[in-house]
Amino acid sequence: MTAFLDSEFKPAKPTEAAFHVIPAPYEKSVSYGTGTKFGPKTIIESSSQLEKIQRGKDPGEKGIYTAKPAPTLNAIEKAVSYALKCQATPFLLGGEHTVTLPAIKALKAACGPDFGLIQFDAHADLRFAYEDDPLSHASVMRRISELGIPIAQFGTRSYCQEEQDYRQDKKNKVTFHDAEELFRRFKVNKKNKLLPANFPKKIYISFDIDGLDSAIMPATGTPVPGGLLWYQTLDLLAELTKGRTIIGLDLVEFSPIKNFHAYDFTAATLAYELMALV
Ligand SMILES: [Mn+2]
Repeated sequence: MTAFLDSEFKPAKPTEAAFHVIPAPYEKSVSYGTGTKFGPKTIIESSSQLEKIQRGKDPGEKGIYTAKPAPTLNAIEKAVSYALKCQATPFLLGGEHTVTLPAIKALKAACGPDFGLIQFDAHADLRFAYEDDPLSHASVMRRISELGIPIAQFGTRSYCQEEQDYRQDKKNKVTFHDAEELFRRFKVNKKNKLLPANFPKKIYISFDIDGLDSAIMPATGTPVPGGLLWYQTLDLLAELTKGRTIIGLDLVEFSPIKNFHAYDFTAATLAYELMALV
């Protein structure tokens, strides 16, 4: 494995980098298709095909360090802690969605609990447990919510009653905009805000790649139709990050399909677009 975007920029030293890209090839509880453990390597390899972004400041110029792969939840928590110690923005490449939990634990330990999580996902991931596993990818947002972190979900379209009940209970501090609502009805204006007024200014973005429509991104374990398209995604990200500070990022659940480079490159491009928001 090479380093993220080393075709364009010399990899930065960890203490001088603005970003720590952390490969997290963790795959334990995938329910349908497998292969997310190959996601980080494929995204990093595909990043060599990226070109500099010709608008604003190129995130690569700020320095990217690519860490050694962190294959366990413990290793991920350590790698994120180290990134924060270096005053860099951690950017996890999953792996299954469970990898977000150790990242949030490290952030909470380093920065306190005053931040919110913005989740792009087809699924709510709010089950108390999935197949008796409380650390499953389908329970990751429940564990994070239990840590007291407010969550805002975008593009969700597949969830069970237990998850719907949980997120409708105001005390759990989960906001959601399902894909269908975003497509058919939602218009951002003064009255319609994407985030509640009291949502924290500091945010972590967790992007499950199955939030994208399965037509543009079938390379994931549990693809669901009716998801977000490319420019809708970029517009939403731009709107959501306006006036806020990003303290960490992840892109998870990418499961490459052999010889379909379009999906590899879509994932790598999305990774770089996320970095450009910081
Ligand atoms: Mn997910």
